[in-house]
Amino acid sequence: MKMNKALNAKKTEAREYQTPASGIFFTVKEVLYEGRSKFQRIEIIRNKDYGRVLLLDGLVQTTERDEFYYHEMLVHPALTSHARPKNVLIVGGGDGGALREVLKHPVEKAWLVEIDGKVIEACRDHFPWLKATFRDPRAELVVADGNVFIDKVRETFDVILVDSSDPVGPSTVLHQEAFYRKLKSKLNPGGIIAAQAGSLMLHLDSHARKRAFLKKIFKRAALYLGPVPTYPVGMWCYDFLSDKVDPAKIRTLYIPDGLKYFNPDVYRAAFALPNFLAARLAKGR
Ligand code: AG3
Repeated sequence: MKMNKALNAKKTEAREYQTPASGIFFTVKEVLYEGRSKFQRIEIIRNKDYGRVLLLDGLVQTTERDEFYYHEMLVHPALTSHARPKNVLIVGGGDGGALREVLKHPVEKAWLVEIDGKVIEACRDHFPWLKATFRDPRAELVVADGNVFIDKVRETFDVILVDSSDPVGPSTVLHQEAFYRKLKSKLNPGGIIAAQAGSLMLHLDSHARKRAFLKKIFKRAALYLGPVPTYPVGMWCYDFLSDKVDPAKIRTLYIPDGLKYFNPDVYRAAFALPNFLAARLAKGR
């Protein structure tokens, strides 16, 4: 019988082309999940160094080894700056890592609004350490487009976290002015938004464009940084947005137990920006 090479080819490597000429690769010990949803191609593989790796449309979303760098830095600057976050919304983040970090705080409810139910299922099945997170009675999982959900939801939130994909491609809408205006309308007084904003090298245009409109919408619109070894160029940017809370002036941080990355010194240092980025933001688009 003739073998169909493409079908029987064993996957030996997963690569992300971060640019057409460079990127990152993982040798594959085992393919744990491979599927296609309405929205994207979903892969979870196992690699000797990084453990389980989730890729969406070939872009690395999270790895077992370094996910805490990203999830702690997305979640804790906002959550620890807020004196009493009760109701928290996460847009995206179907892998559950951000949700796990939110639930370390004494919140009453944490909403996770993920557009792709298959991502939640695949991660629930193959990231065993997240089972308890998804089962926490404070977690409210909604499979919906975050941009549509935010129009309809009656609740308002103390903290909103945007754990989207890159500012190019299907997630572009979650990096635009209209979306941030809507988020603001669902924020309680004193509320804070933190959003993943992209790479320190690849997405400079997006940072500059976003800064221009975020400054119009929020009294405070700061950018902060944190390393993520498996994301493009290893350094990642996040927006910190609020009408009340100024991260430069914050005195008390409400830090939960069990953090591996985040602490008060990391918090303060994260808001220091390198010259080229500060200059680009000042110049605008
Ligand atoms: N959130 C941001 C992933 C962006 C990675 N970009 C890339 N590899 N080009 C992912 C969800 C993690 N909870």
